[in-house]
Amino acid sequence: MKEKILELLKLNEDNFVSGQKISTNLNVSRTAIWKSINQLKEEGYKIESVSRRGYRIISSPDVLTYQEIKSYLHTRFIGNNILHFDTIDSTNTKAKELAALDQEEGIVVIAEEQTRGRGRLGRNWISPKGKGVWMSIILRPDIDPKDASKITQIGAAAVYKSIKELGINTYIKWPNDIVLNGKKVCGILTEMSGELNRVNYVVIGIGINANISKEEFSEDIMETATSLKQEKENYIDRKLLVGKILNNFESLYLELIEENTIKQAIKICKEASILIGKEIRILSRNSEEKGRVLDITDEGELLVENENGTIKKIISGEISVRGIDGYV
Ligand code: BTX
Repeated sequence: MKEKILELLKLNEDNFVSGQKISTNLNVSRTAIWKSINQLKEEGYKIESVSRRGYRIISSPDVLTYQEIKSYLHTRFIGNNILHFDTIDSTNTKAKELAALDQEEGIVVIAEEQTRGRGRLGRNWISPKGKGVWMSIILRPDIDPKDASKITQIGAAAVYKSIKELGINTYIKWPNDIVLNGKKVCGILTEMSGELNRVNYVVIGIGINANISKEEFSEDIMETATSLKQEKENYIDRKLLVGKILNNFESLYLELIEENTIKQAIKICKEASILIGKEIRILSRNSEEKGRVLDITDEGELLVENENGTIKKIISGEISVRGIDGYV
């Protein structure tokens, strides 16, 4: 009910909509309308009510609900269903639970705050309330499980492109970070459930620091993490950013499921790569190796020449890449 009233008010932005009109259009009582309007006000919508003229929407809160994002979406299936939480442990955990219950491809789980946001290998991801984009998408690609990491490349390309469309130039740090002024502004966590030759589902989680101020990062990451606002001093429109990411993600993802290639995503990942041409350290569970990054392959692997001149391809898996002197 309240969603329908909101839609009607938004359709008539700048104008009053009479109680009578709402009542006839939606077939509800005046009291029910009044209750819904009050609920919307509690959620942060500013709505003017004037007797004999009706209701007029003045402003909407900065929340990432479907109602707020849908006007930016032009997707076929990604984001047709957005589940919004004020607070949650982790959107990836929630999306995995839903996927395990056979929920369909394209569902997006978004939270204003995560209390146990997750990074790779059990690391944590700081996700303060209303300050970032913390979201996960359920996917059911018919691909070989070993290709699931390609979805991280698609995600990175989509985020990079979307931030660029907001006028901010970032870099992609293979495989799963977006970097701004040498600091991490976004991380991506792709998780898969599958059998040897079949993917049940993939959940891609995207965390973007949009409007976080420096003090809100814990001390241990203050020097390596940043937000779009911190670097650009402009308040970031999170709704627009989410809309762009879902649009760009779907368009790049369709290439994977329709043609089984990720050429467009890789083109972006290469152009925006902060690693190509750099000396790096490759950290895996119990070893560290140095090398120079030559390229990113069509399959999304990092092509590295190590110190003795051997060239090898690295798949993202459980590897972390660092610059010789630090994060990049
Ligand atoms: P990662 O393992 O590459 O990075 C995690 C590391 O990044 C942490 O150990 C910490 O040093 C640093 N870090 C933690 N929080 C932040 C932050 N907000 N900004 C910058 N650096 C930080 C990256 O893993 C993958 C992160 C995915 C997050 C999304 S949010 C939506 C979804 N739900 C969920 O639980 N995770 C994903």
